Amino acid sequence: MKKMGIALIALCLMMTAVLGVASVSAAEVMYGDVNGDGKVNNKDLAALQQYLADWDVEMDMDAADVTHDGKVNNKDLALMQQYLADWDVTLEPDEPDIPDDDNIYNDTELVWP
Ligand SMILES: [Ca+2]
Repeated sequence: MKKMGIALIALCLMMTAVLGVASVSAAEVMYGDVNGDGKVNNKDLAALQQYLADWDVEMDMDAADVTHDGKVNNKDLALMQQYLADWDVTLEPDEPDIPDDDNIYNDTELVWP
């Protein structure tokens, strides 16, 4: 009986650890909000332009990488300009590929070779 109790406690601790890890999500990044004021506008564009011109500007590098390629460069600037000019572009990354309950990724069944 004592062993059963210990096993139950161990199981509870394991579940807590698993659920705890699962509930930790990535910090929310507002893509395009380069200066971190909660808005995406020409001030962010200006900050990005200054950064690319080697000015000493403080900016959120994660938010500035709107092309999500791990670099902050003229491609991000171009996308920001298009976004602010109301082109049909998005600054957010594509939806992550999360399987549903049946292990279906974006309506494509996962098939192991
Ligand atoms: Ca901003």
